Amino acid sequence: MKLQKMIAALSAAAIAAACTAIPVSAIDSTSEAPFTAFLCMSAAGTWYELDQTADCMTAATIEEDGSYVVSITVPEGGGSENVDLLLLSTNINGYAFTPEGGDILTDTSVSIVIDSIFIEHTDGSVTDIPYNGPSAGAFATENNGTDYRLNVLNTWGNNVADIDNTLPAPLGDGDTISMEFTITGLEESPFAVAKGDVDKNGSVDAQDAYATLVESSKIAIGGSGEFTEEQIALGDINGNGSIDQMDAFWILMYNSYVSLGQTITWEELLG
Ligand SMILES: [Ca+2]
Ligand SMILES: [Ca+2]
Repeated sequence: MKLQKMIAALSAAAIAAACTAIPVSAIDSTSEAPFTAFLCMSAAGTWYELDQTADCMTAATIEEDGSYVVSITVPEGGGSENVDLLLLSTNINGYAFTPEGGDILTDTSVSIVIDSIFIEHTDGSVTDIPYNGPSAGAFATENNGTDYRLNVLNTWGNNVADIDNTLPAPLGDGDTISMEFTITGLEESPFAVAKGDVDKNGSVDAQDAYATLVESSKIAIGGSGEFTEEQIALGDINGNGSIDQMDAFWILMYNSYVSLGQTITWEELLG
């Protein structure tokens, strides 16, 4: 699967002249609105993903519950009768909507429902793509394990085929494929990501301490660091406004208590 993705990514790089890249950081995982959703597609050997092919794509900025549209307009030479992969990607960190200890996919308040998928052809006609989902495995997380994704056609990893791989009408050069979806449950976000959980995976553990130590080292040698504002807020345990070695130490201490089965709050630990 990784090899396929790599080949697809290389193909996408080959048509980079048609699609200017935007920084991946623009779609970093987040626990608070506005969120970003976009279509991810592989067709005719081209991999369409927001960070690589933004000029061809319309992402949705999600401020609240509601219905949104995302789309991809295929560039010249991008037309195809088949799609190999189609999914709705988001940067919504599911742990912000899941009770502590709950399952990020089944206990979450967030629901994403696909309303329609269609192609707008350059001649003005519209072809609806029949959608038979969602099947088991459709609602999933991105590779980071935290952000929600809805698989529509993804036989590589998730074994989901909720549309036919062969389109009802070819996706021609210049045609636009769109997905309308409705998202709910975003207003019920009482489950803030815990202090110290810098990778935002739902637990404060040694990995967070390690990531914080690496970040503090980068800063200590004069680098700019890679944490987002949200990660800095989560990782700045001693509250001095930046990530330093003491933050990593405190996260490791906290994890040590939890590992021993003891209940402790940050207030108690920091005294
Ligand atoms: Ca963590
Ligand atoms: Ca600090």
